[in-house]
Amino acid sequence: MPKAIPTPELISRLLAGDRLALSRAISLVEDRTAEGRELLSGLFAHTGQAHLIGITGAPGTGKSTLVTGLVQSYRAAGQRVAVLAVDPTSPFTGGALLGDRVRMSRLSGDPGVFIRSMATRGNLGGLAAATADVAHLLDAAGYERILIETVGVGQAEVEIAATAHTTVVVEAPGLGDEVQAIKAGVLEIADIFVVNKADRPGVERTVGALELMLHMAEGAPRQLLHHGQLLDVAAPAQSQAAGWQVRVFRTVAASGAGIPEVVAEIERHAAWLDASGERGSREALRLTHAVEQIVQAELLRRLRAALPAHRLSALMAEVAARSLDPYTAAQQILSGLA
Ligand SMILES: Nc1nc2c(ncn2[C@@H]2O[C@H](COP(=O)(O)OP(=O)(O)O)[C@@H](O)[C@H]2O)c(=O)[nH]1
Ligand SMILES: [Mg+2]
Repeated sequence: MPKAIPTPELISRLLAGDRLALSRAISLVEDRTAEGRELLSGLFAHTGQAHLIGITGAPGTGKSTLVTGLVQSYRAAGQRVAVLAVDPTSPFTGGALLGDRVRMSRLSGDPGVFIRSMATRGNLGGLAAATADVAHLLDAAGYERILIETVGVGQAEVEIAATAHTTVVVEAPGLGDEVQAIKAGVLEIADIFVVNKADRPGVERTVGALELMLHMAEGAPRQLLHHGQLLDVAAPAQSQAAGWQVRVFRTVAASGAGIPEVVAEIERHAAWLDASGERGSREALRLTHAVEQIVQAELLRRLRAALPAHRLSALMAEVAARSLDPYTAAQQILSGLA
């Protein structure tokens, strides 16, 4: 482990654009250290500038290739871009064919690009919180566009993508299932659909199926994932969510075809979020979720500290034997927390 840098110094170096300081800060935050929490507290006032773009979809649809193309587009427009890969099979983490890795290492030589993969150890709920925190660091470090790639295979991954301002759902023809979105439940979270591998047969069928689904869902407001279980905040005005028309785009990410149109749509969505007031609603929801996660983690930590494992299992044995009811058991656990 490198020599510890005092938190105030790390903060000023990160704000000045020092990549090493940023990497160090990300590790501290990923490891859930007390220093990482101090960093986040100190940097929070410097966040809120970046636009977060979630890229989700089944494995092999071409998300990483698409991300590479999006990064190149944003760089050509002079913007600073960060990539967070929450995908153990991502080429960013080494799971790719050589050609992909060569293309991406070219990107990582650019000082205006920062690429990082999230460690996927631990549970997915924790990963979602860590991803949001790391995005805050990248935001504070001045990256204007943050692309978050997740594999849309489970609810947790989908939720990570949905915490972004703009969520892009990637499909590809010929993956066995006509439209993966139905299965993963991602229709509700998509702001933009991309059918990649448009050079492959069956692309029109996939586009057609998506457009039909969107047509049938027309008028129904986008489902904002609401995690407000602990903190009872007013639900964002759903009427504001209406007014954005989800459209389907075709790309050949491997050649770059269709990428400029996707970038233009992401930017159009960003402008719509501002104009409609929807950005404020999504931010409020995101931050509520963040506070909840912190409270939950702290409660769990206190619980474990207050109640040794053997006492907990003794209590549970009583419940299993029906000599103690679950409500009284819960009260006994909670009374040790205060
Ligand atoms: N034919 C074709 N292949 C593509 C296209 N985009 C990506 N691929 C290939 O599809 C494979 C999976 O791509 P990748 O970006 O790793 O997908 P991910 O798992 O969704 O991130 C790789 O071999 C890519 O080179 C495309 O538009 N057309
Ligand atoms: Mg990938």
